[in-house]
Amino acid sequence: MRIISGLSNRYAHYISGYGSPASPAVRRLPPGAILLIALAIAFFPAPALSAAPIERHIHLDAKSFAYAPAVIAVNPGDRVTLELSSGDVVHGWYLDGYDLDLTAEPGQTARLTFTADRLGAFRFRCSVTCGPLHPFMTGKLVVGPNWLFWRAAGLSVLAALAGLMLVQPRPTHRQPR
Ligand SMILES: [Cu+2]
Repeated sequence: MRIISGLSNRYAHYISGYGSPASPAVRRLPPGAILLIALAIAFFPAPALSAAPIERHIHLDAKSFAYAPAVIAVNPGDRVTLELSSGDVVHGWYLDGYDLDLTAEPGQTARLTFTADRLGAFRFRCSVTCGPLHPFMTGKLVVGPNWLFWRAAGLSVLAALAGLMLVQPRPTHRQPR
């Protein structure tokens, strides 16, 4: 994120110079530089780990035919305690890749604890036939930092700053009377 903070510093200077007699050099950043920054945000190799593992308690509510939340995100190495409760009939929870299984009776809570030591996205699904849409009762566990999100956020900020730069300073300044 050093790239972005460095960029915002540069632009903070640019924006604060807006409307005041700043030198033309401050107002202009070569378009090539913006492109380079955009490419860096999009393709710069991500550091292996960004967050330290923590203890996590996640409550999962199962109801025909969905889980809430449907997507669970944790950091690699997190110790995850998962609580599964059912609001109607008996539902199960099977996690691909980790081979974990849990069953919740209606009105009761089942729990298990595991370490999220495998990186990636893993589908979980209901393991108890619960009705016509049972095969579609799925969700996802994401283990690892969401780099796609941060890259998208970085590019959005850059696009906004580039848009600001396109606003040309006016030759005359309006003075409050
Ligand atoms: Cu089911």
